[in-house]
Amino acid sequence: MQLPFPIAGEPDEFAREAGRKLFAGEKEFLKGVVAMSGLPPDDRIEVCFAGRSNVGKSSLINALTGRKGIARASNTPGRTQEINFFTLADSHYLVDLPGYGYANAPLAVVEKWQKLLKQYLSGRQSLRRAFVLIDARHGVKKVDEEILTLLDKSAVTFQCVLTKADKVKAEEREKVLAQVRGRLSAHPAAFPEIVVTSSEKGDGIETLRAIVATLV
Ligand SMILES: Nc1nc2c(ncn2[C@@H]2O[C@H](COP(=O)(O)OP(=O)(O)O)[C@@H](O)[C@H]2O)c(=O)[nH]1
Ligand SMILES: [Mg+2]
Repeated sequence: MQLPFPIAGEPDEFAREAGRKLFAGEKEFLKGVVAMSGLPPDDRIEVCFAGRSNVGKSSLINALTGRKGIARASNTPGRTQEINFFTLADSHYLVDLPGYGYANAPLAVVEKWQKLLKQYLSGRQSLRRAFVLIDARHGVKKVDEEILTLLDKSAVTFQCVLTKADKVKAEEREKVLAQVRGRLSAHPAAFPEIVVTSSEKGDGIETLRAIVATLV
């Protein structure tokens, strides 16, 4: 019996090559945006990386682009406070979103981020897929559910990406996968495949590149 939300398998040769070529192209940090009015024109394929603070969004963008430091990764949660746009070839935007669920920032600041995050996720026409990052040690948390529900309401297809897979043993990972599958099945906008990654070890990076490169 086919499990719901299977783990995305190895890409076929065509998709692997498309991913390799796309991510070998020019890539630059374009700008950090703090208001919807600052968004670049929605004239190309756009994917974003959402998730709780410290889940590994910036590290994943660094691993995908093979450019350590293009997205400032840090072990200081709440570091990324803007919507950061990266150009990839002339055809794609990679978007690093401010994290949510970070308790230590002043309430007014958190509310400002959350408002911008929700406006972006529900109002960006060129957004082809939202990758929602979930820590492979923790599974889906309440704060993630809020974003998943927002993506359902905005009819933005989202795909679950497990991060830091190098930090969990196989049996723990299966437990977390079961929890994640249970939660995703309640969300109509959930893409029916999960990607398991480690930015540290490179697991799943080629698969994710192929997924981005084959989005139309
Ligand atoms: N072991 C391990 N650590 C990771 C991985 N991805 C990110 N980290 C660490 O987790 C912390 C937060 O990463 P960051 O990319 O800044 O998270 P963000 O807040 O979601 O952008 C940093 O210390 C990273 O080095 C991974 O795949 N494996
Ligand atoms: Mg970050």
